[in-house]
Amino acid sequence: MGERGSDDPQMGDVQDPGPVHGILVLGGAQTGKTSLVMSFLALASGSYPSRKNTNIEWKEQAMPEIGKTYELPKGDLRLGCSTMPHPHVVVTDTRSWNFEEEAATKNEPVSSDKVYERERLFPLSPWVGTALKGQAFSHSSILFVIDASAEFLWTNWSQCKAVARLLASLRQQQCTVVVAVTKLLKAREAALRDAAYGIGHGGHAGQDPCSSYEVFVGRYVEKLCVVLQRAASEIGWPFDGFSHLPEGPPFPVPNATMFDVPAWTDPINFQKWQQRKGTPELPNMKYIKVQLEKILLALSPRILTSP
Ligand SMILES: Nc1nc2c(ncn2[C@@H]2O[C@H](COP(=O)(O)OP(=O)(O)O)[C@@H](O)[C@H]2O)c(=O)[nH]1
Ligand SMILES: [Mg+2]
Repeated sequence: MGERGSDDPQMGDVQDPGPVHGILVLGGAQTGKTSLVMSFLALASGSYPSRKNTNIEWKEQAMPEIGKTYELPKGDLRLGCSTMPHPHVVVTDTRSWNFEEEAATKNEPVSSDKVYERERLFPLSPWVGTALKGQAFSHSSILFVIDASAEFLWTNWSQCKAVARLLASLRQQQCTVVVAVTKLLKAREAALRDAAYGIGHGGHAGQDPCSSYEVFVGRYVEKLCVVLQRAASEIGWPFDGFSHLPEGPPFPVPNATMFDVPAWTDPINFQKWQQRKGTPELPNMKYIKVQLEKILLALSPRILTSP
């Protein structure tokens, strides 16, 4: 599809797809999943897909249960491991993930012959399992999207545990899992507005606008990592810090497995950001591109984007 140009960003009927690297994008309603998928396409092709393109599914109601898969144009994407055949990179957008549905998925203790005696089984909810398996391609990497302008996850503990349970189930499937936080600029603008109206923030992450965008983002992302690790421990994840191993590295970690990413929302918005290429204050166009590239890299160490 890359060869078919950026106007036709659909998986279509590739005859011999060769190796495929599948990335599944999951997240709640309106978190920015589709905008993020389109931003990856824009990053790879240099132009944002038109809203009129009928191959693109923006409407939640029309999203197929299995999701909608787009192949990243190869144009600017360079793949890191030269000894391996270059995989096609496909990104699958999905319908909204629903935390009540996840909360209803029971986790069960695993028999003692498993690798770790204390390990529990975190089953995938049925539709996530189906989307993960895909139709023509399975997905080995997951991008979970969190909207920073929505209710803070740490103020809704049952939702927080549901997110941890979903991430736990995906990590138990040996998926590479990365968290993307969208709309932090919008969240900071709201915090600045509240501060201007004299509404107290108590210095809390996400409410205190801080001295700069970077500081605001750093505090928000750090807090989200900590609460997800705490939620994982509460739902029975066996290792500290949501690690895969005893004394292994924690998950998620800022700038390694969790990233701030302002998405481009449509072609006009993409053009608007072009005028903010390298401004001293963040975010700017360069920053957005770097964040998108870092996410792709984190989702697959084999993918590198050209400078
Ligand atoms: N300010 C801001 N708005 C965003 C961002 N990403 C998405 N949006 C807006 O959020 C709404 C939902 O986006 P969409 O991508 O359709 O979310 P989805 O339902 O998760 O696929 C739309 O109005 C987008 O324009 C972002 O990074 N920043
Ligand atoms: Mg969508």
